Amino acid sequence: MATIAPAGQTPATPLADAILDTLVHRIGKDQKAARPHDWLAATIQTVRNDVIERWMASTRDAHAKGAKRVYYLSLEFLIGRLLRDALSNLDQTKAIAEALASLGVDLAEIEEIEPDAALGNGGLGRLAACFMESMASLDLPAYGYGIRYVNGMFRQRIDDGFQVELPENWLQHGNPWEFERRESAYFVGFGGEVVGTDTGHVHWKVGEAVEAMAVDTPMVGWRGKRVNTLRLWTARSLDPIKLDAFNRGDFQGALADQLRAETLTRVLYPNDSTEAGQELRLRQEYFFSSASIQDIVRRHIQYFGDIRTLSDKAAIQLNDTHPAVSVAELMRLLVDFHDLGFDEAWDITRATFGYTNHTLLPEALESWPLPLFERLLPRHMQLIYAINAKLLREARATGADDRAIAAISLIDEGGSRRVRMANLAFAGAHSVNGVAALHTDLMKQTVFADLHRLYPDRINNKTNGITPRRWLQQCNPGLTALIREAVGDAFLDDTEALEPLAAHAEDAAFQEKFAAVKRANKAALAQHLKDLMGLRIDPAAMFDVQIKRIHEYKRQLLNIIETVALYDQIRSHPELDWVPRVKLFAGKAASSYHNAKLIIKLANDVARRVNSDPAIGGLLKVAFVPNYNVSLAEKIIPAADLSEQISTAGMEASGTGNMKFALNGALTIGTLDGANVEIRDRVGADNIMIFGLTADEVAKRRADGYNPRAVIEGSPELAQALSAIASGVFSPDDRDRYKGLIGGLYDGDWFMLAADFDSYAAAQRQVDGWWDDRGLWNAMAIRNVARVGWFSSDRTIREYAKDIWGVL
Ligand code: 26V
Repeated sequence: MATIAPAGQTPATPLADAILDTLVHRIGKDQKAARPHDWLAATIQTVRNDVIERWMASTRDAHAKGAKRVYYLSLEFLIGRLLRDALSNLDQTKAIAEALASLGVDLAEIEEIEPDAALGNGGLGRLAACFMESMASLDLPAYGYGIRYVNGMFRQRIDDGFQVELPENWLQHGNPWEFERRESAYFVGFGGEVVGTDTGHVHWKVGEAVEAMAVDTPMVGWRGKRVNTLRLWTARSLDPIKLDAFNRGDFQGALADQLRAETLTRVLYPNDSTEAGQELRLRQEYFFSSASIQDIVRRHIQYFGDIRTLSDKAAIQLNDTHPAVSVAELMRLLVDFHDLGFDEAWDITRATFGYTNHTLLPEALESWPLPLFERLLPRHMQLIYAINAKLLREARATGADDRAIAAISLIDEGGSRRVRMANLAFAGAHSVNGVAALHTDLMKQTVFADLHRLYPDRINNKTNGITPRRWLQQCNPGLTALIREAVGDAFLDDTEALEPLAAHAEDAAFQEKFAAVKRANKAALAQHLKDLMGLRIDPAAMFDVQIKRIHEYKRQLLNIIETVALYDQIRSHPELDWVPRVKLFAGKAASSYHNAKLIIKLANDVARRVNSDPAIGGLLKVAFVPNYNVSLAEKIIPAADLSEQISTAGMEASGTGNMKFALNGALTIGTLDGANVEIRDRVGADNIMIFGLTADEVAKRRADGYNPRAVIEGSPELAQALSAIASGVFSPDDRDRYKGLIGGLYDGDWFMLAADFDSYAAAQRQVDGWWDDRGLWNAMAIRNVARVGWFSSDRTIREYAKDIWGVL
């Protein structure tokens, strides 16, 4: 390479040589012309070589062993950036950093320009990404299947306090991590009609078909033990250019099919939008389900020959109901193409699928208008009727009454008829799991009560987890180094081996080091926020953080109202000894979700007023950080002191941010909801701030006729804060802006903000007291780190592997 590098700059190491060679021969730039994106691409392509070799070895190994494979079907994968993850899991960070440094390039700088792959909305998608990493780390042969959205999650800009959604062009510089597999392509049909044939077979004459092409991304496990495949489908037209139309000069007509096909995999639907373009969403679900099931069946036949052994060699997990049509698709392939009888096909199908439920919110349970389903998937509709007949026969046989039959049916007959995807997934799976203990209990008591009575062994719990590689080692190298120094390296391979750290909780010298790490992380975040948004915050203040999708049930509004109440108190009593706090918010609102967007505006309005008020002497700062994504979370979480997990009890299925914060030494203020309950059990009730109604109490209050107006009138602090917001104190430019939002609390308050306010505010003041006793605070924070290791996604995946998939 001496001919390329300018004189005197011959690369110092073989790795540097390799990067430079890639830069020149693959990217086509010399060292002088190379821009940061070129260096990023050259680095990724160099690291990739090692990844690819391990990837192939992993595939060969699974094949040689005839191993059972796990297939994780998910419409969302929030994988974020991959370079740091791959380097760290391959133990190449130092070598690559040095190689780049010898070329005058800063690794941290190019890591920072890698696009954040945001093919998901929130927790469900990030969970899928953590699971992919853990499955590779545990050496499980596994494939993730999803959609390669050209535009994933939107980029959020804040204009004058309002959210503006912009398309995120994450593929604009190409994607060096992905590999097109043009040979792995399947037809996916829609519409048309079902006809009988002479041989007694059923034939679906499809109305239109598109091609699904596989695009593979390697998922590197810890210590590079195994590299699995994330297979994302992209849609193409079967007949990309209609030449006759083209020759007639109808250029648009010639390309219309291509455009129509590509539209299928263009955008990610906001999962909490009630007006998601119904038909396109159903098409997406079927498109990716069909391609994935065809691929799984093809692979099984190729390796094992006999479709009857499918469930011995394949475990398919449905990540929520989005891929639930896969149940009918597998039935179709087994019955129509592999000539199995219906009952045998049904046994194989149920033995193969598992289904994970991620929400109990009724508005989030998928169902499709029957006419739409029938028009798009006529053969599947027939099969669903047949499955339903069998299901309801079984239910009748156990003595189910009409009410129970109506609840169990795959078809919702109340009002206009709809196909219930959760019931289909439940019926078609041998395992149905919730994602935290409380959530699983509530599944049994509420949405699935009748199905649970019919199949009492089917529902089980798998409490969520997070990968400690990304959410401790990579995002918090300072804390990782300190822990290694204190308790050795065992926790790197077994997160529960963090436990001995608890013995250092009261050790003043250790506390000091622990606090210094947190302080450095806070200083780094403060610098980042200054660069990003011109925000000035004091790293000595308590960083109080709520970052997650904006949703009423998550109650960002409760936090903002309490912030306003605190602001009011500081103004009234500036002489008191207030704990300096920085309130940080971040999160995206679905574009059609009016109240969520208004809550963002309110956070920004409150921030503007509070931050510019000299009367509070900087004791309180409020900021809404734009464009929340995985990469921003990796910066904020290590710098947090207080983690806000304050959903209305019974509504957050699990939460996973709660685990990430605790692992990074933040204390939690939270309700007894989702996994918070189990976090309390693990870290100890003395090391977490629990407040508010329990799920049972919420249900009871609602049943008894909750009167929020009376509650508000009984709480002067709350009433004062609400009237300030409603009267326009924070929105002088539009005094009525929050009338409706606040009025809704008096008139309904479904999410019980008023009921929990006093308890929340008192808990916050108690947290202030803890902060004042810094030895106590640090001890509690250290115990959180030490005891939260159970929430590793390795533990979660081991449970799925053993109890559901029959592997390990
Ligand atoms: C979907 C919808 C759609 C309609 C309007 C309201 C709404 C609200 C939420 C959702 C999300 C459904 C699925 C989901 O993302 N669940 C999340 O899954 C995480 C991983 O298990 C879990 O930690 C979160 O608590 C849960 O909300």
